[in-house]
Amino acid sequence: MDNQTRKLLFEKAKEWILEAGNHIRDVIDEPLYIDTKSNPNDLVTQMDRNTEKYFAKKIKGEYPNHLILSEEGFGDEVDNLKGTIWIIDPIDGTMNFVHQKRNFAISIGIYQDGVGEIGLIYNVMEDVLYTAQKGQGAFKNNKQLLPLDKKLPLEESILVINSIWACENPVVNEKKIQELIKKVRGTRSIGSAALEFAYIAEGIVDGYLTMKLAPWDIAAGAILVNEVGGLTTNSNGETLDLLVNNTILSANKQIHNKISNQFVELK
Ligand code: 2AM
Ligand code: CA
Repeated sequence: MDNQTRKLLFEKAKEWILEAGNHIRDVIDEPLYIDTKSNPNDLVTQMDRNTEKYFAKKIKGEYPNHLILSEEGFGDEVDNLKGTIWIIDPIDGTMNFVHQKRNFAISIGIYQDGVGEIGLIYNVMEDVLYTAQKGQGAFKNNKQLLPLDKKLPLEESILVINSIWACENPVVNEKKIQELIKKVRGTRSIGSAALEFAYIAEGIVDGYLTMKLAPWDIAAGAILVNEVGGLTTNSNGETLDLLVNNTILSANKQIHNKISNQFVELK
């Protein structure tokens, strides 16, 4: 994608994400209609659906050739990454949205033939917008984020991890993960994957381990982390596949290397 095309697309996406977020803030105290999806803790509300519908209408109106890969079913059937694809989570962290009315985000990643071009993550209630364009760095409310180049020992790092990793589980050797949890300075669980990636990019947490994230949970965040020199792979250290769910390790490169070599032992 050339710089001018990317810039124009970025400006549109930014306008729409801010507008959608402003609307959510306006109606945040209205009653929610809550359904469950894959399990009783997998929540969806009318706000998730309405926000996704809003993006689908805007995108299809302005860019009829672009495709949408999104969570709530108003996008396209996408089975390959050819063309321009908007990968959207209208509300990432729906459980936080329902229980806390904060700590959720709108996440948009725009990919061209599988290459991440634009990432936007909007922390709606804090009115903080994280953005990235390929090759141009990452920003928090227009302020450039610093490269993740500090040499940080694991003992002084904060790890974002879901508690499920430390429980008996089918994917990793949980004893190794327990060792990792004991070794790091502290752990956090924010509950919105998009914000967890944004915090890695911002450098306020240092490593992120999580299971089975969908493409829309990952798409924008991986671009942001990449733009500050961090690395996002699956737990085997392999390139992400944005057409399926991925188990994620995202971190600055040094921390990524230590965690993947010493602690993430697959079963
Ligand atoms: P969601 O709120 O859009 O569902 C919670 O730790 C993070 O994991 C959130 O980003 C949440 O996204 C995501 N998540 C929750 N359930 C999931 C599922 N069944 N598949 C993929 N991602 C999920
Ligand atoms: Ca969602």
